[in-house]
Amino acid sequence: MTLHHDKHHVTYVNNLNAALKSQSDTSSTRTESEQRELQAAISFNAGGHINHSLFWENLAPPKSSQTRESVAPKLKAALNHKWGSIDAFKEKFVELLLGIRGSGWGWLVYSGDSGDLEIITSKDQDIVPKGYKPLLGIDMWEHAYYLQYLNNKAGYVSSVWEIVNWEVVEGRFLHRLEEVLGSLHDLKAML
Ligand code: MN3
Repeated sequence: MTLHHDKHHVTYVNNLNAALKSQSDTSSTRTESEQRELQAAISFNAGGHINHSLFWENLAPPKSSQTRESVAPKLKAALNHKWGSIDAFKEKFVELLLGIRGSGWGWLVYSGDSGDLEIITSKDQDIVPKGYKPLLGIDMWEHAYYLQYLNNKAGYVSSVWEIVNWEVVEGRFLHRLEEVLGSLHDLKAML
């Protein structure tokens, strides 16, 4: 996770800054395809930064008090209501995580449309679509697990529960992230 944070996440931030700098450089002229490429780089790296920021925040050191599901009573009740039990929710979540082809993310989200919890995945560094509030995000890029788990994707996914910060996830569920996310989408639209 240290390498993931210090090398991989940093790369998104550096690449985003470089792309934004290049975009703001009005002295250079770009062809249409160069402009499209620059826009794609901005979107990809901004997504990478947003997704990883959400990810680090919803993790905590193993065995710390935040990793106890009991610190998320409201969310726990909602998960039980939706999936029958926390274990059944985890099973479904893991199934979707392991079904991701290539690189992407798994998310427990609150859908504004259905007014219900849902599990969704996003490709590459796409952020969750508008109308969805991410509660818990798990990085399913190979760089998230290859050092510790090699090709054992399932091992990574089953261990990740030991470091989920349920306190943060509960906080997001209780709407604290709503404004932040609204502004993230606005921000990304402006880039
Ligand atoms: Mn990553």
